[in-house]
This record gives sequence, C-alpha cells and structure tokens, in this order.
Amino acid sequence: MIIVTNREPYSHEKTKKGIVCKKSIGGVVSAIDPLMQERGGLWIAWGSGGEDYTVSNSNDEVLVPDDDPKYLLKRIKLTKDEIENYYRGYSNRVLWPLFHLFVEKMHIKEDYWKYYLKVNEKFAKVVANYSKEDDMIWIHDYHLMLLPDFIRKEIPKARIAFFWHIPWPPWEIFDTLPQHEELLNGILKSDLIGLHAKSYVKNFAECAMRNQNAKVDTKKCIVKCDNHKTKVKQFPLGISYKDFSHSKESLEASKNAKNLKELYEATHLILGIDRLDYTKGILNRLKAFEAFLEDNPNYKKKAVFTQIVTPSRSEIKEYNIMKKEIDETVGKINGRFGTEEWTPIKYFYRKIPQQSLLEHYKAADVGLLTPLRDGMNLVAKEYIAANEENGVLILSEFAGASEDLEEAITVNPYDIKATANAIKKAFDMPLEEKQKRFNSMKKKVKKRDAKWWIKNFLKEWEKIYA
Ligand code: GDG
Repeated sequence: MIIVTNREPYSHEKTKKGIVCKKSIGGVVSAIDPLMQERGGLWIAWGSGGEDYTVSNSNDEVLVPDDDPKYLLKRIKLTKDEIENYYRGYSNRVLWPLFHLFVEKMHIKEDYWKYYLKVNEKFAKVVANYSKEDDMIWIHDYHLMLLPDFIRKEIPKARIAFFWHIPWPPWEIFDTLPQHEELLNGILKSDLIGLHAKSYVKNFAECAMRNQNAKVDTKKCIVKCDNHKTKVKQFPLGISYKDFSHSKESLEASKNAKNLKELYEATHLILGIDRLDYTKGILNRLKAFEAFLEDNPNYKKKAVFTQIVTPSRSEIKEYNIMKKEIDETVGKINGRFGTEEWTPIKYFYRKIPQQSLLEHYKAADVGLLTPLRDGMNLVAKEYIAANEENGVLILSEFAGASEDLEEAITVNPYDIKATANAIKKAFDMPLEEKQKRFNSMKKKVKKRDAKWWIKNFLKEWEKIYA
C-alpha cells in the first residue's frame, strides 16, 4: 500500500528540547495514520517540517512514528516558489474555496496553475520510482488531482484509488474553475474515487456528464473517460471509535472532565473545535452564542462556550484577517457579558494534546459544530464517541456528517438566530430524549468506524481487479 498526500503525517521540528517528531493535525492524518500503523507500507508526502531533512536518510526517508516505528515516510522537497504557488496558491486559494462553494474567495493566477501542474508531475515521478505494477496507490485530496493521470503515463497499469476529503460542488460551481476539464480528466485516471456523502457523488456524476470526453453509467456509477473506467462511490469516513470511547486515555479523561467544568465555572458547557478556517463558521457560531445570551439572560454566569481553534494556514493573508476578527469578536462578547467571576467564552488558539481533547469532549453538555461547509467533520463523530449519553450535538446541515447523524439538532449556520435557538433547545431537551438521540448516533458512529470505512473501500477497490 502506498499512500500519497500533500501533508505529511509526521514532521520534525526544532524545539528547546531538541528535534521532536510531531503528528500533523487534520482529518486526513486522523483517518489514515491508524491504518498505516496497523498495516505498514509507504507514505509519500511533502516534507514541510523545519528539521525534516536533518533526520531523514539520504533518500529523504524516515521511519515513523519515531518512538515506535511502523511505516516508511518518503518526503518530497518543495521549493519556495512551489510552496507559494502550488500549495498556498492553487490548492488553498483556488481549489479549497471553490470546492467549499466560496467562489468569490477564489484567486485565479497563471503561476498558481503552472506550479500545480509542475508539483503534481514531481509527485508522480517519485511515486513511479517507488512502485511496482501491482502496488495499491491510494491518493488523497484536492492537492493532487492530476496525479492519477501523471502516474498512469509512467505506469499504465497502475492500481490507483483516490479519496476526496472535501465536498464536491454542483456543476454550476465547478464550471467556474477555468481548469475544470483538465482536473476532471486527471482524477478520472483513478480506478476508484471515494467521496464522503451521497450528494457529492451525485454532483461528481453530473460534472462528469458535462465533460466532453466522459460517458457516465449512472446506475453503476461508472465513468468512462479516454478508454478508462472509474467507479465513483460514497464511503462516509468514520473514526477509531474505541480510542475516544473506552481506551485507557479515554477512561482517564472521564475522571478529569468534571474538574474541567469546575475550572471553566460552567454549569452548562458548550464546545467547538476547529482548524482555523473560514469554512468552519467560527464567527457565526460566536455571534449565535452572543444572541443566545441576549435572549436568555438566565443562563448568564451558567453557560460557557469553549472554542478551541487549531492554528492552520497562518501564512495565508485571509486566514490572518479572520483570526483577528475572531479575537476581536471574542473580546467584544466577553467584555459585554462577562463578570469578575464568569467569562462566557473560553477561547484557545492552539493545538491541544489528545488527552485534553478527550477531556473537553467528555465535559461538554453540547457539541456545537456548525461549519458553513465541511466534507465530513470528524470532530462531530469524535464528540459522539467520547461523550457519555447525556450530550447533545448541534450540527450544521452543510457538514457531510449530517447525512449520517440525523438525530443531531441540525441548523443552518448562516441563520444566527436559529443557531441561538438550537442552543436553548439543547439545554431544555428532556434527559430521555437526549439519551435516545445520543445512543442512536453512538451506535452508528461505532458501527461505521474507521475500520469499517477502510474495509469497504478496499473491498470495492480489490473487486475492480478480480
Ligand atoms: C478534512 C475535511 C473531513 C483538531 N484540533 C485538534 C485536534 N484536531 C483533530 C480532530 C479531528 C481532526 O483534527 C479534524 O478533522 P475534521 O474532519 O473535523 O476537519 P479537517 O481537518 O478540515 O479535515 C473534513 C476530513 O478532512 C476527513 O476526511 O472530515 O471535512 O475538511 O480528528 O480531533 N487534535 C488534537 N488537538 C487539537 O487541538 N489532538
């Protein structure tokens, strides 16, 4: 198994304690690292850590994780221009906004595309060097859409699958991307493409139908393009349920959860956890909590909203501006409602350790996860797995997870008032109803976990060559 992603699962960084191996934060690594730890194999990715090449061998390879090595990581070096144009530019300022339906945030620049092509070709050369014809090459996410085509030029019979972690938009949005045809032709050189939600598969099929070179068998969901067949299917990603519900760390976290609520001086604790991103709807969520406090003064000195924001893409201008806006909004709300002994919003802009993440999930009476658009949102599933049965999940209808978790209170995150009302509804919900909804979601998250996802994906993939 060869995994190919843009972001590496582990990076090496210099700290006061010397060089340390850090696990990357984000959905893709959360999903694939456990698989690789179990099965072993090779992971190829951009080596972006400050000390990556100090610890790697002369082929830029290193075994990871460093304390208990399980698989090989091959790092690809990118130049400054490549990082600027392929990563910050085309991937994060063109594809990311477009696929999340933020067309107005798309920045088109000739160099972005030029470097996107160049870096995808660079990845393809490395993958081809490391693979034999019957290896399973599993590519992930929007940074590498052209890779299937470039690999196939080097190894025509390569076994290639692609998992798409973000939404797939309707044709009318996809069409606004100047290079949409090239990108679709590129990804369609995969044998299998997986997406999180039914609606994304439907959108993908519709985009393929509009492509001049492609024919779509809508019943079987097979796309034929340039004499190559691609199966397209929904595989909703799950989490490692037991790590959140009954691991040693999880049981330890249960003991500390009560202390956390006391520390925050909260009788009613609401939790949001997100990477810093405009797609996550953090500002709207803060405003919804403000509206909730306005409408429900009896919850003053009782309700606390803890928002953890993990730093992400901080070198991109839009992200910095948004971070400033979040800081100011938190300050404004805390200044307006806070008292000497009560701070309504506890806001942390940092990556928290896994143990603390578990404690927060366990302590929260309400999980408030309201992205404006999200491929899946694993945090919602982690909250369901970790929390005991008295929690309530408020979930955006625009997160892929909402297709699975119908028992959540679903909200339109653009509707601030409705989100504020949902918080009230969550607090007022009778215990019996809470437990009924929560247990039903727990069953699903437990059954459709990460292992289930991988098993189904691999089964479908292997079927293609049987
Ligand atoms: C992309 C798609 C899709 C976050 N902060 C901390 C921390 N995390 C972990 C969470 C979770 C992961 O990062 C975040 O996953 P999400 O799915 O919520 O979001 P993205 O990173 O945007 O992921 C998304 C996903 O890919 C998978 O396909 O669901 O839609 O955008 O696992 O626990 N972990 C720790 N400290 C933190 O501060 N330890």
